[in-house]
Amino acid sequence: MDVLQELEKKIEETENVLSSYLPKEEGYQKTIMEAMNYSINAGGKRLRPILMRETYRLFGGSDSAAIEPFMAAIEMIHTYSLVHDDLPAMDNDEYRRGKKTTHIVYGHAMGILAGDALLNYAFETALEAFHSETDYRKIIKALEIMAGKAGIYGMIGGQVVDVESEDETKEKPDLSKIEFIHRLKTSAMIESAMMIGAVLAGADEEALKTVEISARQLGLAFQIQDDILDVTSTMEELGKPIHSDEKNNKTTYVTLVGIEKAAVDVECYSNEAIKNLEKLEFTNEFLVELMKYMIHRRK
Ligand code: GRG
Repeated sequence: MDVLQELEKKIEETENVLSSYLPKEEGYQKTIMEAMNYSINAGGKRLRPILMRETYRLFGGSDSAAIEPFMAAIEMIHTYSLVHDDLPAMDNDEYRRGKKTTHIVYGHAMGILAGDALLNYAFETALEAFHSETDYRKIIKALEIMAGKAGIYGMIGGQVVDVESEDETKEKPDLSKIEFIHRLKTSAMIESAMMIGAVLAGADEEALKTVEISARQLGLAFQIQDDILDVTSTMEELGKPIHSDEKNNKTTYVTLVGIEKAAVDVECYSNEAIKNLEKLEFTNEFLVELMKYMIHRRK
């Protein structure tokens, strides 16, 4: 299988789904819709919605009217987190996905509001799944996962510890704290994507746990690779500034264990993630290839 070619096709399909759920740019408040659409349309690999749909397929799901609103919703939450992460009060970045960041184009206030609006609109969008044929109890469970994994016990919680770790007046984080940050900040959204796909397709509790563990390991590998790319890649390749961790005087997995060990750990986590996925009674060859691609990506 040519995974890159397949991925391109799936990115295009996902972008069509996303476009169909984006708000119309109209009314006195139309600047907010423009800023939301700008940040979503700036590109990105669309990995979370693709992981969601592929996990849905893995468990035999076939109701587009249920999965597609959730695919759009998870990309909206992911994009809001990037928009807020780039703000002057956080990473203060000018470029993301190869384009000017939302607050640079629309101003700081609109940057904050566009992030807020994307988070809220994600739930407005996901609620559209109730118009599908899928059992409403599965949709409620999917909403619970989406809310929880993005919140204080998930992505926001991880970002809080990450922000505090950069505080020079506080103790530097050790490996266990760094792993906690990775699990919440990065893995939680990947867990969310894959678990929502599984739940909507009717996976049982045991299979759901296996998916969660696999997604967690994938997220850990993905984040360590992100830290490695920050040191080894280029701005052109990455679409955002490199050496941002160094600029922010940040302790990362790479600064703690060194680049060689970090690369070995990426392999270990990704092998574990794939091994866990293969414990399930179904298979999806593309999903396994996608996991491998995510870990060996250059951007
Ligand atoms: C502001 C609540 C809040 C959270 C921010 C997502 C995040 C938390 C910060 C962004 C920086 C970062 C390194 C996050 C870890 C997850 C990660 C590697 C995000 C980038 O995801 P990709 O590579 O991005 O999938 P694209 O642009 O391809 O969608």
